[in-house]
Amino acid sequence: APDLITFGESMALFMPPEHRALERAVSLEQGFGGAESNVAIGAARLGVSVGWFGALGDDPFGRMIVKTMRGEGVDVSQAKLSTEASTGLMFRESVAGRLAVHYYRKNSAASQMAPDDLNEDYIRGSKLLHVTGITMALSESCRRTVLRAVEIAREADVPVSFDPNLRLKLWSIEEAREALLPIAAKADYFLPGWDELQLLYETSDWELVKARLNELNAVSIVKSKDDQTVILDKGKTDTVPFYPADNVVDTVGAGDGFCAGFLSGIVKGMTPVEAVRLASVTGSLAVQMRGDWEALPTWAAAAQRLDGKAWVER
Ligand code: KDG
Repeated sequence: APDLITFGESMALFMPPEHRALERAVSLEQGFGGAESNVAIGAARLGVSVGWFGALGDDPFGRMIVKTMRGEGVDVSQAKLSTEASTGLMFRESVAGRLAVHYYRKNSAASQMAPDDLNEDYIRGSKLLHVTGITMALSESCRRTVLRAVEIAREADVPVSFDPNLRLKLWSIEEAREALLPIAAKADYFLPGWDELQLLYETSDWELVKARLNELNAVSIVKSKDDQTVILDKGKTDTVPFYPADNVVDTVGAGDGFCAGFLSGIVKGMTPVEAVRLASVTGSLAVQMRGDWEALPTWAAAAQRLDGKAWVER
């Protein structure tokens, strides 16, 4: 099995040319996204052995997603193309600076994932399992699938990483809290954003949130707390500033790019603080190109930035 394993829903993504609203668009750019596949592609580019699985429709979009991921070097041997349901779709527009995502994913192939679909040996043979809250929001059977995957990993001493990835278009905050907090309690690495923590714990008081996080077993990596990342590791607190992004064009995917860098660092044997430094670079690059994952760097490109070496243009 690959060292890093993740699973979830990936969807075809359609975006009008910049400054056009979907209502008035005459053409759409096609790509794909999905929090977990974004992470997998990012990790593969950094040279990590990584597998992604999930159910897609046996349709042009499902095939595009699987083929692209395979081309990126992600192991997709456990991904399934289903003839019973379709690949989910999402449309994204930015109108007067306001981002809007429109999902067409109800009853998608991915939403029908069930615990029996899991290849237990594949999970047991890995070194790190990464799950996100989006999968839990898709359906009752998806929620059970995440729980089961986490259980399999824990029984086999495979560390679990968890990004809550709160999507309030998919469920209410009450439902999210009930599903997500128990997974945070089981995780070894917990990667929430500060905005998400305030919603999950119903407080903006950092000291209170910190106390809740310190009750967890996990190393908590709090993203976007005053333009820095806070690392809480067994009562010890560290901060790493954000790596600057000079040319922000599409902020979606920043968290996944960050996560890809962090998890790759951990798999490569870095400490959480070192892994967060790498994550700051990958997260900052994710936002500088259209699409969720297209701008994610190779290991050489990330290392060049981490080392502060000058870029040779020509
Ligand atoms: O993190 C980016 C994701 O939100 C995007 O790729 C789509 O997975 C997605 C979702 O469900 O929102």
